[in-house]
Amino acid sequence: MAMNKALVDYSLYLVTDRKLSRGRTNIEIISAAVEGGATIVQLREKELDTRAFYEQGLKVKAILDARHIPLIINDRIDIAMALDADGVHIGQEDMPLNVARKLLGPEKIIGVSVINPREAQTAEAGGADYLGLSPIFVTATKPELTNQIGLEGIPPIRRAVRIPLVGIGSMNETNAYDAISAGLDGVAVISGIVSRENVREAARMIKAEVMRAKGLYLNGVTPGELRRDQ
Ligand code: TZP
Ligand code: MG
Repeated sequence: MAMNKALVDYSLYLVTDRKLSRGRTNIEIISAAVEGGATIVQLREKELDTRAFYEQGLKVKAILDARHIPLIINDRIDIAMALDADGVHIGQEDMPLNVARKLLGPEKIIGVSVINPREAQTAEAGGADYLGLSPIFVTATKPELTNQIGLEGIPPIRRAVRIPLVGIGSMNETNAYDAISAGLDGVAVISGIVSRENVREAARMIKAEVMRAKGLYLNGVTPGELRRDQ
């Protein structure tokens, strides 16, 4: 059954990286992270052959479908279509959003990486379902990104668009609370989960911080009030 895009929970968005996973397979990492509370998973393979990416994707999709967790494919629209994955994540140098939408159709999730309010508004107007604020902080995982958004860069983007926002780049249990309080709907994490000895526990701790911040929202405290009160 097709997933309802409006109900997708972006709270803890796991992004895979086999090279950073200390010898564990993506299947092992994903299973443990989902047990720990990951709510959505992106399969990111920069070097795999198409066949191997596809075959791995089939296995990952079986695990995630059974748990009703959406599967997003990084960049590769062909792989997402072949797998009937839930969506794709594209950057500013990947397939144009309007072309990706034409290929995938209206039901699939398309996430777009943005760094400022202008890119965010363009992506929202172009039909993106969520935005990846990239990077919130510089990170050894993608060292070529040297220009960080920072916590202070989140509220201007939050005010510019309505669609869900996730932040990526050095996100972990020490900064998830502040990032959510600044206006994110979720945090996207690679090394903060996949490189940890206890993957399940790392996911659980980050998720707890996300939920703690969202609990304050639910109690009627706005992010602005939170920051002033602290
Ligand atoms: N895009 C922006 S930062 C990043 C990507 C793929 C890497 C995030 O990795 P980590 O280990 O969670 O900092
Ligand atoms: Mg990309």
